Amino acid sequence: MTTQRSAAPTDDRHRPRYHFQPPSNWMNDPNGFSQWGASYHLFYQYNPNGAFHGSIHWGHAVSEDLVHWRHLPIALAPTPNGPDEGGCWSGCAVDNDGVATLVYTGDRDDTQRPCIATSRDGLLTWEKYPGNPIIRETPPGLELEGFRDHSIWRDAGQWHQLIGAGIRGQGGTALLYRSDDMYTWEYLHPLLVGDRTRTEPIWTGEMWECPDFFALDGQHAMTISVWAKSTLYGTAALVGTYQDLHFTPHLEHKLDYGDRYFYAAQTLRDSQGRRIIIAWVQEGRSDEAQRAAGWAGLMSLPRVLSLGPDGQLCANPVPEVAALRGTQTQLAAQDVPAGETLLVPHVAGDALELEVTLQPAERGNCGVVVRRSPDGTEQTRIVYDAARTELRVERDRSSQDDTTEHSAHVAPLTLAADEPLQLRIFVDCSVLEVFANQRVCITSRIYPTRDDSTGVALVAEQQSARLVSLRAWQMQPIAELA
Ligand code: DQQ
Repeated sequence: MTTQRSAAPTDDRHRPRYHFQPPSNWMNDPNGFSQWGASYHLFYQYNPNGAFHGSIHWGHAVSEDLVHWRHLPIALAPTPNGPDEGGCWSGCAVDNDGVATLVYTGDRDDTQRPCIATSRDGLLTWEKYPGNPIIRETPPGLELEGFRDHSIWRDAGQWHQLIGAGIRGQGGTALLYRSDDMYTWEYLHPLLVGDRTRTEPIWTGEMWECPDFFALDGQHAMTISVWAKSTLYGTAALVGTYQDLHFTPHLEHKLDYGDRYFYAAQTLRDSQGRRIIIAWVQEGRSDEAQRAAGWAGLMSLPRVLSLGPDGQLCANPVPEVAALRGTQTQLAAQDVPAGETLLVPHVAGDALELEVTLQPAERGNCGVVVRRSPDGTEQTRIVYDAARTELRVERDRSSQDDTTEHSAHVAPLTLAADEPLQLRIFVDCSVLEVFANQRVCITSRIYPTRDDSTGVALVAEQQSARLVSLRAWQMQPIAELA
């Protein structure tokens, strides 16, 4: 195994400052996202050998507020000749009658099987169950694509588990199992099977990674990560009814319109009764650039889930994020003239939160520009298009480095008559998280090359728009505690 030589990750201008990430190297999915007493635990797919996917371990961190994290020792490492020798892949953490238990996917020779590890010292060290894997064969009669990732809950005194998979020729699925003791599992049936040929209202691919299933406000919801032919597409939300061990979705939509930049999402229910989701935000630059930087991947801000006005799943940042707000600047209400770029005075930086309310004209575009160089050669535009009823993150000028991704993200957004556009925008070096009107979000990556690409501006096109309010905060870094 070779260790990759690279620059110190902290030297990299693109490395975020207030999003969670390991001190260095590769990170992907959140795992075992859970609360124990007053502490939130976050495990994650981690390669200690470099900034690329390989030799997957479980990294581990703990937090009291979901925002500031303390790194803990690696929780799981592959065991040579064991069922996880190829990697300790994704899974969850559960309290099995007082015993902290991780259920994860062991990968060996391209075969994936569920494994268990337990801790008796407050989640610090983990002992693998000698009888791993706990499910030795996939269900008979099913031709599966993949068999990995776990969502576990207790219902009527029994454990229930979903394992992500695809049924060849049909579509993605989440296979339902049941157990009395967490170690012996009975296969029931697919909780749901997708149709890989159906594209409306959304396409759910050929295989579902990281299914997560939970009750929310009288409904049930499942989040799945859409996979097809080794390509990762994004997180879909299915909302519906769960009855007699079957799930019937009534609504299907993308959970985040940044697609693959919000992937492998996992949720927890905390002691306040909140359903909180977090996801892997992957890179939008080349593998070579990632290896050279010495780090790759980070976590989204944790988001609270709720059901929106149309019954859809909405995700908005946990209120705790406000603890990161530093110096505040405001801009008074004013017109944003058509065809003009209105620079926001005294607001600049690469670690910002912006809260902007704009009243768009009936048929004009308007929005906010971030990471803008004074001459505008670099800029990222977040634009509401009233005619098309959509919100776009336009990255065509985000970076002068052509090797970074430049495609636009588009989210449907229809504002009610006189409803203003309400944007909450988080800029963190190369990370952008945009929340609109509490019901649509777009996560993206941008890699501006210029030191002075730090400006913020307002834009209106075709017709002028009205700025109702603007507040901006410099965001404070979360310390990286070893
Ligand atoms: N990543 C893990 C798998 C999961 C995939 C491997 C999703 O368990 O299916 O690192 O990113």
